[in-house]
Amino acid sequence: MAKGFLGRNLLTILTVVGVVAGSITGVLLRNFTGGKWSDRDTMYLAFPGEIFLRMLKALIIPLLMSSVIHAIGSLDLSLSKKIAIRSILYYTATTICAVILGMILVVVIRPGVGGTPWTGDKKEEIRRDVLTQDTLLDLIRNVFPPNLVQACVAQSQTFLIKPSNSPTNYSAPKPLEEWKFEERYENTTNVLGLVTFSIIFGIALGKLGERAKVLLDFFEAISEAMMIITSWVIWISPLGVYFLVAAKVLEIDSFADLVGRLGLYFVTVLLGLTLHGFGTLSVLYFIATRTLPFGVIAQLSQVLVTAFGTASSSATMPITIQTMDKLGLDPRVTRFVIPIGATINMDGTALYEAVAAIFIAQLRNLPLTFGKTVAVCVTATAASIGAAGIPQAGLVTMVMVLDTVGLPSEDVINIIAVDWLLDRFRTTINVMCDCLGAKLVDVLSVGELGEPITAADRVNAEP
Ligand code: DAS
Repeated sequence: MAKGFLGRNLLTILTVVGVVAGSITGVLLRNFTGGKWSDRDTMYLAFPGEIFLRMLKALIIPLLMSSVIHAIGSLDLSLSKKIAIRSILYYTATTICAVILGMILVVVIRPGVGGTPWTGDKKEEIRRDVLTQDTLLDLIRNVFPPNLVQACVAQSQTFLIKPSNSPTNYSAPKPLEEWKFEERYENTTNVLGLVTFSIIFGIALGKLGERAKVLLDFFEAISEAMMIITSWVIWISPLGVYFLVAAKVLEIDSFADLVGRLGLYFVTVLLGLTLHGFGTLSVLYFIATRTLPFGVIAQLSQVLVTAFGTASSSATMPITIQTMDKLGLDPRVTRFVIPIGATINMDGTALYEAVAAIFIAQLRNLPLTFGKTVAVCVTATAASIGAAGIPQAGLVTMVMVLDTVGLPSEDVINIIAVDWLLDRFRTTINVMCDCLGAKLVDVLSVGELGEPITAADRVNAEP
Protein backbone atom coordinates (compact mmCIF):
# COMPACT_ATOMS: atom_id res chain seq x y z
CA MET A 1 0.00 0.00 0.00
CA ALA A 2 2.66 2.48 1.07
CA LYS A 3 4.85 1.39 -1.85
CA GLY A 4 1.98 2.03 -4.26
CA PHE A 5 1.28 5.46 -2.75
CA LEU A 6 4.96 6.36 -2.92
CA GLY A 7 5.22 5.20 -6.53
CA ARG A 8 2.17 7.20 -7.60
CA ASN A 9 3.25 10.36 -5.80
CA LEU A 10 7.05 10.19 -6.02
CA LEU A 11 7.32 13.15 -8.43
CA THR A 12 5.07 15.26 -6.22
CA ILE A 13 7.11 14.38 -3.14
CA LEU A 14 10.39 15.17 -4.93
CA THR A 15 8.97 18.50 -6.18
CA VAL A 16 7.96 19.49 -2.65
CA VAL A 17 11.44 18.49 -1.45
CA GLY A 18 12.91 20.64 -4.25
CA VAL A 19 10.84 23.65 -3.17
CA VAL A 20 11.69 23.27 0.51
CA ALA A 21 15.40 22.62 -0.14
CA GLY A 22 15.55 25.57 -2.57
CA SER A 23 13.91 27.86 -0.02
CA ILE A 24 16.33 26.77 2.73
CA THR A 25 19.31 27.21 0.38
CA GLY A 26 18.15 30.69 -0.62
CA VAL A 27 17.59 31.78 2.98
CA LEU A 28 20.97 30.37 4.11
CA LEU A 29 22.79 32.08 1.21
CA ARG A 30 20.94 35.28 1.98
CA ASN A 31 22.02 35.15 5.62
CA PHE A 32 25.61 34.11 5.04
CA THR A 33 26.20 36.76 2.37
CA GLY A 34 24.08 39.44 3.99
CA GLY A 35 22.10 39.63 0.76
CA LYS A 36 25.18 40.88 -1.10
CA TRP A 37 24.69 38.51 -4.03
CA SER A 38 25.14 40.22 -7.39
CA ASP A 39 22.66 39.75 -10.18
CA ARG A 40 25.30 37.72 -12.00
CA ASP A 41 25.58 35.29 -9.06
CA THR A 42 21.80 35.01 -8.81
CA MET A 43 21.57 34.30 -12.52
CA TYR A 44 24.22 31.59 -12.33
CA LEU A 45 22.32 30.03 -9.44
CA ALA A 46 19.05 30.11 -11.42
CA PHE A 47 20.71 28.94 -14.64
CA PRO A 48 19.92 25.18 -14.33
CA GLY A 49 16.32 26.13 -13.56
CA GLU A 50 16.17 28.34 -16.63
CA ILE A 51 17.34 25.43 -18.77
CA PHE A 52 14.42 23.42 -17.29
CA LEU A 53 11.98 26.18 -18.26
CA ARG A 54 13.40 26.34 -21.78
CA MET A 55 12.95 22.61 -22.15
CA LEU A 56 9.27 23.04 -21.22
CA LYS A 57 8.87 25.88 -23.73
CA ALA A 58 10.42 23.83 -26.53
CA LEU A 59 7.72 21.18 -26.00
CA ILE A 60 4.80 23.54 -26.45
CA ILE A 61 4.42 23.81 -30.21
CA PRO A 62 4.80 20.13 -31.19
CA LEU A 63 2.69 19.00 -28.20
CA LEU A 64 -0.02 21.59 -28.70
CA MET A 65 -0.39 21.21 -32.47
CA SER A 66 -0.25 17.42 -32.66
CA SER A 67 -2.73 16.85 -29.79
CA VAL A 68 -5.29 19.34 -31.15
CA ILE A 69 -4.96 18.23 -34.80
CA HIS A 70 -5.36 14.55 -33.84
CA ALA A 71 -8.24 15.22 -31.44
CA ILE A 72 -10.25 17.33 -33.90
CA GLY A 73 -9.30 15.24 -36.93
CA SER A 74 -10.52 12.08 -35.20
CA LEU A 75 -14.00 13.51 -34.58
CA ASP A 76 -16.54 11.20 -36.18
CA LEU A 77 -18.56 13.96 -37.82
CA SER A 78 -20.73 11.38 -39.56
CA LEU A 79 -22.02 10.34 -36.15
CA SER A 80 -24.11 13.41 -35.83
CA LYS A 81 -23.23 16.97 -36.63
CA LYS A 82 -25.57 17.92 -33.78
CA ILE A 83 -23.49 16.00 -31.23
CA ALA A 84 -20.29 17.61 -32.52
CA ILE A 85 -21.85 21.11 -32.49
CA ARG A 86 -23.39 20.59 -29.01
CA SER A 87 -20.08 19.33 -27.66
CA ILE A 88 -18.01 22.20 -29.11
CA LEU A 89 -20.59 24.78 -27.96
CA TYR A 90 -20.54 23.26 -24.44
CA TYR A 91 -16.72 23.24 -24.35
CA THR A 92 -16.53 26.84 -25.58
CA ALA A 93 -19.19 28.12 -23.14
CA THR A 94 -17.72 26.40 -20.08
CA THR A 95 -14.12 27.44 -20.87
CA ILE A 96 -15.07 31.10 -21.45
CA CYS A 97 -17.10 31.11 -18.20
CA ALA A 98 -14.13 29.61 -16.34
CA VAL A 99 -11.68 32.22 -17.65
CA ILE A 100 -14.03 35.14 -16.91
CA LEU A 101 -14.70 33.81 -13.38
CA GLY A 102 -10.97 33.44 -12.79
CA MET A 103 -10.27 36.95 -14.07
CA ILE A 104 -12.98 38.49 -11.85
CA LEU A 105 -11.74 36.67 -8.74
CA VAL A 106 -8.05 37.55 -9.18
CA VAL A 107 -8.92 41.21 -9.94
CA VAL A 108 -11.26 41.42 -6.89
CA ILE A 109 -9.14 39.41 -4.39
CA ARG A 110 -5.86 40.90 -5.78
CA PRO A 111 -3.58 38.22 -4.23
CA GLY A 112 -0.43 39.73 -5.73
CA VAL A 113 -1.19 43.43 -5.16
CA GLY A 114 0.53 45.32 -2.40
CA GLY A 115 3.31 42.82 -2.15
CA THR A 116 6.92 43.92 -1.94
CA PRO A 117 7.64 46.17 -4.91
CA TRP A 118 9.13 43.72 -7.33
CA THR A 119 12.43 45.18 -8.42
CA GLY A 120 12.91 42.18 -10.66
CA ASP A 121 12.46 44.07 -13.91
CA LYS A 122 15.72 45.89 -13.64
CA LYS A 123 17.32 42.73 -12.28
CA GLU A 124 15.73 40.77 -15.14
CA GLU A 125 17.32 43.19 -17.61
CA ILE A 126 20.67 43.07 -15.82
CA ARG A 127 20.47 39.29 -15.68
CA ARG A 128 19.87 39.00 -19.38
CA ASP A 129 22.60 41.52 -20.20
CA VAL A 130 24.91 39.54 -18.00
CA LEU A 131 24.05 36.34 -19.79
CA THR A 132 24.34 37.61 -23.35
CA GLN A 133 27.85 38.71 -22.50
CA ASP A 134 28.72 35.19 -21.35
CA THR A 135 28.99 33.41 -24.68
CA LEU A 136 29.47 30.01 -23.02
CA LEU A 137 26.23 30.31 -21.03
CA ASP A 138 24.45 31.83 -23.98
CA LEU A 139 25.59 28.95 -26.13
CA ILE A 140 24.28 26.40 -23.62
CA ARG A 141 21.05 28.33 -23.28
CA ASN A 142 20.42 28.37 -26.94
CA VAL A 143 20.82 24.60 -27.14
CA PHE A 144 17.38 24.70 -25.56
CA PRO A 145 15.57 27.32 -27.66
CA PRO A 146 12.21 28.07 -26.01
CA ASN A 147 10.39 27.90 -29.27
CA LEU A 148 11.55 25.50 -31.92
CA VAL A 149 9.78 27.33 -34.73
CA GLN A 150 11.14 30.71 -33.65
CA ALA A 151 14.59 29.17 -33.32
CA CYS A 152 14.39 27.79 -36.83
CA VAL A 153 13.27 31.15 -38.19
CA ALA A 154 15.98 32.97 -36.24
CA GLN A 155 18.61 30.50 -37.38
CA SER A 156 17.47 30.78 -40.98
CA GLN A 157 17.71 34.57 -40.62
CA THR A 158 21.34 34.23 -39.59
CA PHE A 159 22.01 32.76 -43.00
CA LEU A 160 19.76 35.13 -44.90
CA ILE A 161 20.57 38.46 -43.27
CA LYS A 162 23.27 40.02 -41.12
CA PRO A 163 23.71 37.89 -37.95
CA SER A 164 23.38 41.03 -35.85
CA ASN A 165 19.68 41.06 -36.72
CA SER A 166 19.03 37.59 -35.47
CA PRO A 167 17.96 37.47 -31.84
CA THR A 168 20.79 36.11 -29.74
CA ASN A 169 18.36 35.40 -26.98
CA TYR A 170 14.97 34.10 -28.02
CA SER A 171 13.38 34.14 -24.64
CA ALA A 172 13.84 37.77 -23.66
CA PRO A 173 10.39 39.33 -24.03
CA LYS A 174 10.22 43.05 -23.46
CA PRO A 175 9.36 44.04 -19.87
CA LEU A 176 5.73 44.89 -19.49
CA GLU A 177 6.38 48.66 -19.31
CA GLU A 178 7.43 48.52 -22.95
CA TRP A 179 4.49 46.31 -23.79
CA LYS A 180 2.40 47.79 -26.58
CA PHE A 181 -0.94 46.02 -26.67
CA GLU A 182 -0.92 45.85 -30.48
CA GLU A 183 2.55 44.29 -30.56
CA ARG A 184 1.80 41.80 -27.78
CA TYR A 185 -1.63 41.14 -29.26
CA GLU A 186 0.14 40.23 -32.47
CA ASN A 187 2.22 37.78 -30.46
CA THR A 188 -0.95 36.53 -28.77
CA THR A 189 -2.43 36.05 -32.21
CA ASN A 190 0.60 33.95 -33.12
CA VAL A 191 -0.16 31.56 -30.28
CA LEU A 192 -3.86 31.71 -31.03
CA GLY A 193 -2.95 31.26 -34.68
CA LEU A 194 -1.28 27.97 -33.80
CA VAL A 195 -4.35 26.68 -32.00
CA THR A 196 -6.75 28.01 -34.62
CA PHE A 197 -4.69 26.52 -37.47
CA SER A 198 -4.55 23.19 -35.64
CA ILE A 199 -8.35 23.12 -35.21
CA ILE A 200 -9.02 24.08 -38.84
CA PHE A 201 -6.41 21.63 -40.13
CA GLY A 202 -7.94 18.91 -37.93
CA ILE A 203 -11.42 19.60 -39.32
CA ALA A 204 -10.01 19.41 -42.87
CA LEU A 205 -8.34 16.08 -42.11
CA GLY A 206 -11.60 14.84 -40.59
CA LYS A 207 -13.37 15.65 -43.85
CA LEU A 208 -10.80 13.61 -45.80
CA GLY A 209 -11.90 10.50 -43.87
CA GLU A 210 -9.90 7.36 -44.69
CA ARG A 211 -7.54 9.28 -46.97
CA ALA A 212 -6.19 11.18 -43.96
CA LYS A 213 -5.89 8.17 -41.64
CA VAL A 214 -2.13 7.87 -42.12
CA LEU A 215 -1.66 11.57 -41.34
CA LEU A 216 -3.90 11.37 -38.26
CA ASP A 217 -1.94 8.35 -37.07
CA PHE A 218 1.20 10.43 -37.65
CA PHE A 219 -0.08 13.30 -35.48
CA GLU A 220 -1.32 10.82 -32.86
CA ALA A 221 2.16 9.32 -32.69
CA ILE A 222 3.73 12.80 -32.37
CA SER A 223 1.24 13.73 -29.65
CA GLU A 224 1.98 10.56 -27.68
CA ALA A 225 5.73 10.96 -28.18
CA MET A 226 5.55 14.57 -26.95
CA MET A 227 3.57 13.44 -23.88
CA ILE A 228 6.34 10.92 -23.14
CA ILE A 229 9.00 13.64 -23.52
CA THR A 230 6.93 15.99 -21.34
CA SER A 231 6.74 13.32 -18.64
CA TRP A 232 10.54 12.95 -18.84
CA VAL A 233 11.09 16.73 -18.61
CA ILE A 234 8.62 17.01 -15.73
CA TRP A 235 10.85 14.57 -13.80
CA ILE A 236 13.56 17.24 -13.97
CA SER A 237 11.22 19.72 -12.26
CA PRO A 238 12.37 18.93 -8.68
CA LEU A 239 15.93 19.91 -9.68
CA GLY A 240 14.80 22.88 -11.79
CA VAL A 241 12.53 24.06 -9.00
CA TYR A 242 15.34 23.78 -6.46
CA PHE A 243 17.62 26.20 -8.33
CA LEU A 244 14.84 28.59 -9.37
CA VAL A 245 13.42 28.82 -5.82
CA ALA A 246 16.89 29.33 -4.30
CA ALA A 247 17.64 32.16 -6.76
CA LYS A 248 14.20 33.69 -6.29
CA VAL A 249 14.56 33.71 -2.49
CA LEU A 250 17.80 35.65 -2.96
CA GLU A 251 16.14 38.14 -5.29
CA ILE A 252 12.94 38.92 -3.48
CA ASP A 253 12.69 41.58 -0.84
CA SER A 254 10.47 39.66 1.57
CA PHE A 255 10.22 35.84 1.60
CA ALA A 256 7.40 35.91 4.14
CA ASP A 257 5.45 38.34 1.98
CA LEU A 258 5.73 36.11 -1.10
CA VAL A 259 4.58 33.06 0.92
CA GLY A 260 1.57 35.03 2.14
CA ARG A 261 0.70 36.13 -1.36
CA LEU A 262 1.14 32.56 -2.62
CA GLY A 263 -1.40 31.39 -0.03
CA LEU A 264 -3.90 34.00 -1.18
CA TYR A 265 -3.27 32.97 -4.82
CA PHE A 266 -3.86 29.30 -3.88
CA VAL A 267 -7.18 30.22 -2.22
CA THR A 268 -8.19 32.34 -5.25
CA VAL A 269 -7.65 29.43 -7.68
CA LEU A 270 -9.38 26.93 -5.36
CA LEU A 271 -12.36 29.28 -4.89
CA GLY A 272 -12.60 29.74 -8.66
CA LEU A 273 -12.47 25.99 -9.35
CA THR A 274 -15.13 25.31 -6.73
CA LEU A 275 -17.47 28.06 -7.95
CA HIS A 276 -17.00 26.91 -11.54
CA GLY A 277 -17.39 23.19 -10.80
CA PHE A 278 -20.45 23.43 -8.59
CA GLY A 279 -21.84 26.79 -9.72
CA THR A 280 -21.29 27.67 -13.37
CA LEU A 281 -21.45 24.09 -14.63
CA SER A 282 -24.69 23.51 -12.69
CA VAL A 283 -26.30 26.64 -14.13
CA LEU A 284 -25.29 25.72 -17.71
CA TYR A 285 -26.48 22.13 -17.15
CA PHE A 286 -29.83 23.35 -15.77
CA ILE A 287 -30.31 25.77 -18.68
CA ALA A 288 -29.74 22.92 -21.14
CA THR A 289 -31.58 20.07 -19.42
CA ARG A 290 -33.89 21.72 -16.83
CA THR A 291 -32.37 19.43 -14.19
CA LEU A 292 -29.53 19.94 -11.71
CA PRO A 293 -26.39 17.78 -12.14
CA PHE A 294 -25.73 17.02 -8.45
CA GLY A 295 -27.10 13.48 -8.77
CA VAL A 296 -24.72 12.84 -11.68
CA ILE A 297 -21.77 14.39 -9.81
CA ALA A 298 -22.49 12.13 -6.81
CA GLN A 299 -22.07 9.08 -9.09
CA LEU A 300 -18.68 10.36 -10.33
CA SER A 301 -16.79 9.83 -7.06
CA GLN A 302 -14.46 7.12 -8.41
CA VAL A 303 -13.68 9.18 -11.53
CA LEU A 304 -13.00 12.38 -9.57
CA VAL A 305 -10.81 10.64 -7.00
CA THR A 306 -8.82 9.05 -9.84
CA ALA A 307 -8.43 12.43 -11.54
CA PHE A 308 -7.23 13.99 -8.28
CA GLY A 309 -4.86 11.11 -7.58
CA THR A 310 -3.32 10.89 -11.07
CA ALA A 311 -3.46 14.63 -11.96
CA SER A 312 -4.08 13.39 -15.51
CA SER A 313 -7.30 13.60 -17.54
CA SER A 314 -5.88 11.11 -20.06
CA ALA A 315 -4.96 8.54 -17.40
CA THR A 316 -8.45 8.87 -15.90
CA MET A 317 -10.19 8.46 -19.26
CA PRO A 318 -10.71 4.65 -19.10
CA ILE A 319 -12.42 5.02 -15.72
CA THR A 320 -14.40 8.01 -17.00
CA ILE A 321 -15.73 6.10 -20.03
CA GLN A 322 -16.49 2.99 -17.91
CA THR A 323 -18.44 5.14 -15.41
CA MET A 324 -20.38 6.88 -18.20
CA ASP A 325 -21.30 3.42 -19.55
CA LYS A 326 -22.51 2.35 -16.10
CA LEU A 327 -24.64 5.50 -15.93
CA GLY A 328 -26.34 4.28 -19.13
CA LEU A 329 -25.10 6.94 -21.51
CA ASP A 330 -25.09 6.09 -25.21
CA PRO A 331 -21.53 4.82 -25.89
CA ARG A 332 -21.49 6.67 -29.19
CA VAL A 333 -21.84 9.96 -27.29
CA THR A 334 -19.35 8.99 -24.56
CA ARG A 335 -16.67 7.88 -26.98
CA PHE A 336 -17.06 11.14 -28.82
CA VAL A 337 -17.27 13.67 -26.00
CA ILE A 338 -14.85 12.25 -23.40
CA PRO A 339 -11.66 11.81 -25.51
CA ILE A 340 -12.09 15.22 -27.17
CA GLY A 341 -12.93 16.82 -23.84
CA ALA A 342 -9.87 15.31 -22.16
CA THR A 343 -7.71 16.96 -24.82
CA ILE A 344 -9.23 20.35 -25.58
CA ASN A 345 -11.79 21.05 -22.84
CA MET A 346 -9.87 22.01 -19.70
CA ASP A 347 -11.89 24.56 -17.76
CA GLY A 348 -9.85 24.13 -14.59
CA THR A 349 -6.64 24.75 -16.47
CA ALA A 350 -8.03 27.79 -18.30
CA LEU A 351 -9.20 29.37 -15.03
CA TYR A 352 -5.87 28.63 -13.35
CA GLU A 353 -3.81 30.12 -16.20
CA ALA A 354 -5.81 33.35 -16.28
CA VAL A 355 -5.50 33.73 -12.49
CA ALA A 356 -1.79 32.86 -12.44
CA ALA A 357 -0.79 35.25 -15.25
CA ILE A 358 -2.64 38.20 -13.67
CA PHE A 359 -1.27 37.24 -10.21
CA ILE A 360 2.28 37.36 -11.59
CA ALA A 361 1.64 40.78 -13.15
CA GLN A 362 0.25 41.97 -9.78
CA LEU A 363 3.39 40.71 -7.99
CA ARG A 364 5.39 43.01 -10.24
CA ASN A 365 3.02 45.88 -9.43
CA LEU A 366 2.36 46.15 -13.15
CA PRO A 367 -1.11 47.55 -13.88
CA LEU A 368 -2.93 45.56 -16.54
CA THR A 369 -5.24 47.60 -18.73
CA PHE A 370 -8.53 46.02 -19.81
CA GLY A 371 -7.02 45.21 -23.21
CA LYS A 372 -4.03 43.46 -21.65
CA THR A 373 -6.32 41.51 -19.31
CA VAL A 374 -8.35 40.39 -22.32
CA ALA A 375 -5.11 39.29 -24.03
CA VAL A 376 -4.27 37.21 -20.94
CA CYS A 377 -7.70 35.56 -20.94
CA VAL A 378 -7.65 34.85 -24.68
CA THR A 379 -4.18 33.30 -24.38
CA ALA A 380 -5.18 31.30 -21.29
CA THR A 381 -8.13 29.86 -23.24
CA ALA A 382 -5.86 28.91 -26.15
CA ALA A 383 -3.31 27.44 -23.75
CA SER A 384 -5.94 25.27 -22.06
CA ILE A 385 -7.05 23.93 -25.46
CA GLY A 386 -3.43 23.07 -26.25
CA ALA A 387 -2.57 21.59 -22.84
CA ALA A 388 -2.34 17.79 -22.85
CA GLY A 389 -4.16 15.66 -20.26
CA ILE A 390 -1.00 14.77 -18.37
CA PRO A 391 0.43 15.94 -15.00
CA GLN A 392 1.41 19.62 -14.85
CA ALA A 393 0.65 20.17 -18.56
CA GLY A 394 -0.86 23.46 -17.44
CA LEU A 395 2.54 24.53 -16.12
CA VAL A 396 4.05 23.90 -19.55
CA THR A 397 1.51 26.09 -21.33
CA MET A 398 1.64 28.63 -18.48
CA VAL A 399 5.15 29.45 -19.64
CA MET A 400 3.69 30.13 -23.08
CA VAL A 401 1.00 32.45 -21.67
CA LEU A 402 3.58 34.52 -19.78
CA ASP A 403 5.87 34.72 -22.82
CA THR A 404 2.98 35.71 -25.05
CA VAL A 405 1.69 38.50 -22.83
CA GLY A 406 5.16 39.91 -22.26
CA LEU A 407 5.78 38.75 -18.71
CA PRO A 408 9.18 37.14 -18.04
CA SER A 409 8.45 33.42 -18.17
CA GLU A 410 10.93 32.85 -15.34
CA ASP A 411 8.22 34.33 -13.11
CA VAL A 412 6.42 30.98 -13.33
CA ILE A 413 8.67 30.12 -10.39
CA ASN A 414 6.46 32.31 -8.19
CA ILE A 415 3.66 29.74 -8.50
CA ILE A 416 5.57 26.48 -9.09
CA ALA A 417 5.74 25.69 -5.35
CA VAL A 418 2.00 24.98 -5.20
CA ASP A 419 1.44 23.93 -8.83
CA TRP A 420 1.69 20.17 -8.09
CA LEU A 421 -1.31 20.43 -5.71
CA LEU A 422 -3.37 22.91 -7.75
CA ASP A 423 -2.81 20.57 -10.72
CA ARG A 424 -4.80 17.86 -8.93
CA PHE A 425 -7.71 20.17 -8.21
CA ARG A 426 -7.84 21.63 -11.72
CA THR A 427 -7.61 18.14 -13.27
CA THR A 428 -10.60 17.07 -11.14
CA ILE A 429 -12.64 20.01 -12.45
CA ASN A 430 -11.46 19.30 -16.02
CA VAL A 431 -12.76 15.72 -15.77
CA MET A 432 -15.98 16.73 -13.98
CA CYS A 433 -16.71 19.17 -16.78
CA ASP A 434 -16.12 16.47 -19.42
CA CYS A 435 -18.49 14.06 -17.63
CA LEU A 436 -21.26 16.64 -17.28
CA GLY A 437 -20.73 17.51 -20.95
CA ALA A 438 -21.19 13.88 -21.98
CA LYS A 439 -24.35 13.56 -19.85
CA LEU A 440 -25.74 16.85 -21.17
CA VAL A 441 -25.14 15.91 -24.83
CA ASP A 442 -26.60 12.45 -24.16
CA VAL A 443 -29.78 13.97 -22.68
CA LEU A 444 -30.13 16.42 -25.57
CA SER A 445 -29.47 13.74 -28.22
CA VAL A 446 -32.11 11.23 -27.08
CA GLY A 447 -33.99 9.92 -30.14
CA GLU A 448 -31.56 11.47 -32.60
CA LEU A 449 -29.16 8.56 -32.87
CA GLY A 450 -31.70 5.97 -33.96
CA GLU A 451 -32.27 3.13 -31.52
CA PRO A 452 -30.81 4.19 -28.14
CA ILE A 453 -28.06 1.76 -27.12
CA THR A 454 -26.12 1.35 -23.90
CA ALA A 455 -22.70 -0.23 -23.46
CA ALA A 456 -24.42 -3.41 -22.26
CA ASP A 457 -26.46 -3.61 -25.51
CA ARG A 458 -23.27 -3.03 -27.48
CA VAL A 459 -21.43 -5.82 -25.63
CA ASN A 460 -24.38 -8.20 -26.09
CA ALA A 461 -24.68 -7.22 -29.75
CA GLU A 462 -21.02 -7.84 -30.41
CA PRO A 463 -20.49 -11.32 -31.97
N1 DAS B 1 -2.99 17.77 -15.39
C1 DAS B 1 -3.78 18.31 -16.51
C2 DAS B 1 -4.90 17.34 -16.85
O1 DAS B 1 -4.64 16.15 -16.92
C3 DAS B 1 -4.31 19.67 -16.20
C4 DAS B 1 -3.23 20.71 -16.05
O2 DAS B 1 -2.02 20.39 -15.99
O3 DAS B 1 -3.58 21.91 -15.98
O4 DAS B 1 -6.06 17.81 -17.08
